Amino acid sequence: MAVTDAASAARALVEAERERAARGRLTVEWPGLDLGTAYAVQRMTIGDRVRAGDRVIGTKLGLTSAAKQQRMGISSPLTAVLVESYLLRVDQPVPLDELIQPRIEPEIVFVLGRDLEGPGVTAAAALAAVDRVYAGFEIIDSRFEGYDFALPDVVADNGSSAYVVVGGNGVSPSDLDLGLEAVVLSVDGQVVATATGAAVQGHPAEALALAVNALAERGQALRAGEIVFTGGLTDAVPLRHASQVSAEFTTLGALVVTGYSAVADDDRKD
Ligand code: OOG
Ligand code: MG
Repeated sequence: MAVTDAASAARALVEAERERAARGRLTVEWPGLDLGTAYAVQRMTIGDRVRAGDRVIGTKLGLTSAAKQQRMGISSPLTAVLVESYLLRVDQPVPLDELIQPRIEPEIVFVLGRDLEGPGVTAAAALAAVDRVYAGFEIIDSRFEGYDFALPDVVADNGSSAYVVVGGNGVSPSDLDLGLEAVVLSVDGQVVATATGAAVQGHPAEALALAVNALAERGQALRAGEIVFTGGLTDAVPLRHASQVSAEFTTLGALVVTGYSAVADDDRKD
């Protein structure tokens, strides 16, 4: 399918996701895909989902930590939209057969108690709008082969979003020091990475402020009740069948997720 404008870019991404067939960068086929147009493509694909009965439940930030920026070779954060169909229950195995090249990353998650609208929102003002903080996992699944993308590609692809998991016990933001909140990421009992909340923009509240100020540039705001994923604290790790990935946070508690595939790993397309 030739990609020549926002509508054909949106169709190409929806098809790649539906067919579980990763593709090359859109920006190679269509160098005219700039960042503003990429956000328009993102809105188009989300609009399709909402028309099909899905619901917007919040926002996620991407590429907010050095670990993520270095891995992806992109130094600017992005925002993407979270919809209800991304939500997995804490005890639900991740359905790998629906995905192309799943990876998982631990995140600090906010639920807002009040509306938050930029521009000019400070980290302190952002944090004051937070009702609860949760441990989270994001399962990403780029629709680009080998996660090879430029910033407009990944923005158009809704930040590689696939699934999110939110931990059970929410904490009031005044009951923890988010910059110092630590996470230990383990795969099948082996520690693979550690980080603290300071990894995302110096403090997760800075990441939230960044999100709301960036959204304001596009005429959008965050609403009370919305969920905000503040970005991978560590590099993401591949998620495989029967593999158990855990994120143990100091105060936010532990989250454990298992990958599930009905097809043997050797037969999968990844
Ligand atoms: C882009 C999505 C980034 C995060 O938390 O940094 C993201 C990607 O890594 O494919 O969700
Ligand atoms: Mg993420």
